[in-house]
Amino acid sequence: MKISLQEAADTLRQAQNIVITAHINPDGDAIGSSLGLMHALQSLGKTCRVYLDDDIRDTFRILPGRDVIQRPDKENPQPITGADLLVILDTTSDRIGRIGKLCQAPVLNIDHHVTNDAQAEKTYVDGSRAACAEIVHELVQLLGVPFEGHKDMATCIYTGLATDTGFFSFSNTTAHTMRAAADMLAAGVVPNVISEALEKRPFEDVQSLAKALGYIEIWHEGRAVGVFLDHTRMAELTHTEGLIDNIRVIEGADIAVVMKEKEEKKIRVSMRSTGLDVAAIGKKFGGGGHVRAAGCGFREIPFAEARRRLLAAIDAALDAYKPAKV
Ligand SMILES: [Mn+2]
Repeated sequence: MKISLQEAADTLRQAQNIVITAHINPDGDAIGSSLGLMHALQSLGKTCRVYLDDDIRDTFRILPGRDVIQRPDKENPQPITGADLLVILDTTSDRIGRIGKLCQAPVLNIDHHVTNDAQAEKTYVDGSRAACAEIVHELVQLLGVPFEGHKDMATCIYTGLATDTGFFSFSNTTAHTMRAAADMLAAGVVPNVISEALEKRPFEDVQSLAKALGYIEIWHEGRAVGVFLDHTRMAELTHTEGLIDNIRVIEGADIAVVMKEKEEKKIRVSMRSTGLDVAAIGKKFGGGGHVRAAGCGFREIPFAEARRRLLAAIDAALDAYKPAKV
């Protein structure tokens, strides 16, 4: 059931022993929102625990409170007892791993995804907010917690805002997002400390990315670029995340493609475009997504054949596509 933000704040105020969780494969917004809200609630004298049922990337160790995040044991998960409220942030209850089963408290769900179907007892969704942390920023004010003097909380909220907006560059960034970020800076957050820490990567990852980029191809008169990694190439690489972002920037390219065969005949395709409908291409092969960002998969066919089919669909789409003149 949908509730107002004021009702969400009242629900938090009435609870005394609160468990916070967020989605698996946690990103900066999931972790930042969880820890930001934890700091706010602890400053109000509440008992508050954060559980995430997944690994947390090392880069997030800069977040104050990171060390108190708990994960249920893999083999022998213990029930999470004593809570009078379970807060689910940045997702719905179906993407929190085993936390929903282990913690039987009433649920308060706070999210910024329009696709949230409000199945939880109490759900607050605002799809106009760029990050869940942007909602936490509003919630903290309703709870009467000042930003000033709460730099740890502000650092966590800022990280959520920054990571979900590509450091305030994506189309979801609004004046409201910027004002929330400004409040965090006023509370003492140093933005470059966060961005520099988050962009750090192991040497091996950059080396692997460089090797993968060495396989780049360009075709269709420069309108398509791609990296094709069959399982022998994949075996040489330790890290291929973010590859698509490195090639989608190429001038004149209407489409960028990354094709990965992690295991033999298990192939994942990512596509980005500047306007060409890549969701329609993905859909042909059982995938989908957004107009400018989509994906699909191929199973039980050789890499070369999957590549041939995909490229035929891309070539046909490019032939039919007239990019709008800017
Ligand atoms: Mn988010």
